[in-house]
Amino acid sequence: MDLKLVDKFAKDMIFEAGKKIRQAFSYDLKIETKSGANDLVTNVDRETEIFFIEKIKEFDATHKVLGEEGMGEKVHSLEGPVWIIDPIDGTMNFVKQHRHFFITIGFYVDGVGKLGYIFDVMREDLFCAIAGEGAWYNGSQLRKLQPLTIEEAVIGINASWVTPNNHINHEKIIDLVHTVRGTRSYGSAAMEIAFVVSGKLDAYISMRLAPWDIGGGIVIANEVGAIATNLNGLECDLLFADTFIIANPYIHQKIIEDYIEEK
Ligand code: 2AM
Ligand code: CA
Ligand code: CA
Ligand code: CA
Repeated sequence: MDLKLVDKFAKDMIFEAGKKIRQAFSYDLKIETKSGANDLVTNVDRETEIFFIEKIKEFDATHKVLGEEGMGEKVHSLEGPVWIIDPIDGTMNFVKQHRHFFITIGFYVDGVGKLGYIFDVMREDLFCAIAGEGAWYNGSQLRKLQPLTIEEAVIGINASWVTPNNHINHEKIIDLVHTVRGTRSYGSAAMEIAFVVSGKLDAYISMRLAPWDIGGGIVIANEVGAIATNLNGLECDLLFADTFIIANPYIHQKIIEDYIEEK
């Protein structure tokens, strides 16, 4: 398979989808909830996913598509070429803030990450990677992540995990928050992952992410030396939702060992 050709196809498709999403602000968004009041979906999430599926099937009908909104076929294995797609990551930001939402896509062959994309739709900023060749932020190549200590780190974490919750010992997270240089919470997993791979954040922790939230980011992470695992330190499973941490390689293990205690 000519990865350069697939990469060119993917980038054209992502830029075109971005344009359609920006145009959608001049129409009415139809907003619905899914699992709960904070779990939103719009007609634009669904239409964008359908756009990707149609483009990909036109490009090569044998490629499978695993998308958040389930608009395509059911995908039960990562055998062969598989696209893992979140048409809009940060739907609440999309609806409420009209910024800070992302298209994120991973292209895998037999479970091995080949291409990764995280695209800031409003800024038209693209983080991307080709396995074994490197990672880029628009025209500039991303550097390997540099050594740093926990005390110097700025980490992405949702405020929910710093208050009593069913997933994690929040006292230890409070410790972590007091130890690091700063914390941020952006409301888009893809954005926080893009920031870690480009050194704008040093870690990002979430209690529950799905394959489409992380599939693209993991390919980029591999190229810059960022480590992405679940909170037990195990490799991410791209067929099921799980806990998640991506971090600078110099602090990944320490965060898990010293500050994470799952319930
Ligand atoms: P989404 O916008 O594509 O749903 C919000 O904190 C981040 O977590 C977003 O990246 C969001 O992706 C993701 N997320 C994953 N599962 C979610 C859920 N059940 N409800 C809300 N956000 C979810
Ligand atoms: Ca969603
Ligand atoms: Ca998502
Ligand atoms: Ca989404």
